[in-house]
Amino acid sequence: LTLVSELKKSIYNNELSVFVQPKVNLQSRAVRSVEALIRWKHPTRGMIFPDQFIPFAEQTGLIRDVTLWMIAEAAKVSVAWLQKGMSIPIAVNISARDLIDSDFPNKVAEILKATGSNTSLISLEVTESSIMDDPHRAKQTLLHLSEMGIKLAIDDFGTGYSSLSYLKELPVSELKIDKSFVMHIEASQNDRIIVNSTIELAHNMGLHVVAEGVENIDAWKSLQEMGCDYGQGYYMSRPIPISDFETWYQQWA
Ligand code: G
Ligand code: G
Ligand code: NA
Ligand code: MN
Repeated sequence: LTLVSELKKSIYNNELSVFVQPKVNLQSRAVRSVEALIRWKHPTRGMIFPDQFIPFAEQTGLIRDVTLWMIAEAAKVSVAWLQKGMSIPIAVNISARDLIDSDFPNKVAEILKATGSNTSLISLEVTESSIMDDPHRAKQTLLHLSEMGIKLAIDDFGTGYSSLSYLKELPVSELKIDKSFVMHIEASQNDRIIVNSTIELAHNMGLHVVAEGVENIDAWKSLQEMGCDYGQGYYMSRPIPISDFETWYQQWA
C-alpha cells in the first residue's frame, strides 16, 4: 500500500488524532487558546508526525480533507469544552492549498454550522510562506474567513520572505514568532534583537504576539520584559492528546 492510499484511509479509519498545545498570557499565566496539531497513529508504523506526511498531503491534494477533518474535530471539541465552562479558542493550521480554494471558507462555515460551534472559538493559523505562494488569492480567502468572524494568525513569522507592506493588508490579529528565534533567546543577542523588533513591529501594526518555542523560565522572563503578549512551548506543555488537556488545564490554573 502506498502512503497516499493509506493516508486517504486514515481519515475514515480513525487513525488521525488531535494533539493540543496551549498559548499562555506571559503576564497573567492565563491560557489564551490552544493550537491543534495533527498526529497519525498508524496501525503498524506507530505515531507519524505531521512533518512526515503533511508535505505529502499537500502535494497530493489530500490536505483538503485533512484540514476539514481537523476543523471538524476542533469544532466538536470546542462545543464539548464550552458545555464544561471552558471557553478556550482552538487554532487549526491550514495550508497553501486551502488558501487558494475559493470554496474553503464556505466549507468551514458548513462545518461550524453542523457542529453548532461558536465561530469566535475557532481560529486559523497560516504560515507566511503559504500566503506568499499566491498572495492575491490568499488575501481573498482570508478576507472571506475574517468576515465570517474567524480570527487569523500568521505562523512561523520570520522564516518566510513575505513583505510587511503586504501582511499589513491582511485581516490577521495574531503574529507568531517562529521558534527558531525564541529557542536561543538567552544565548543569542541577534535572536533577542530580532524578537524584540518583531514584537514592536507587530504591536505597531495592531497585532498581538505569540512567541513559539518557549522552553524555559528564562526565555519566558525575557519575552515578558520585551512586552511579548503570549508564549507557547515545552516549558508550559508539550503538545498533548486533546483528551489530556483538561487535566493539564486544571493543574496549570
Ligand atoms: O506538531 P508538530 O510540532 O510536530 O508540527 C510540525 C509541523 O506540522 C508544524 O509546522 C505544524 O504547523 C504542522 N502541522 C501540525 N498539524 C497540522 C495540521 O493539522 N495541518 C497542517 N497543515 N499543518 C500541521
Ligand atoms: O510550525 P508550527 O509553529 O506549527 O510548529 C509547531 C511545532 O513546534 C510542533 O512540531 C511542536 O511540537 C513544536 N514545538 C512546540 N513547542 C516547542 C518548543 O518549546 N521547542 C521546540 N523545539 N519545539 C516546539
Ligand atoms: Na502552526
Ligand atoms: Mn509555527
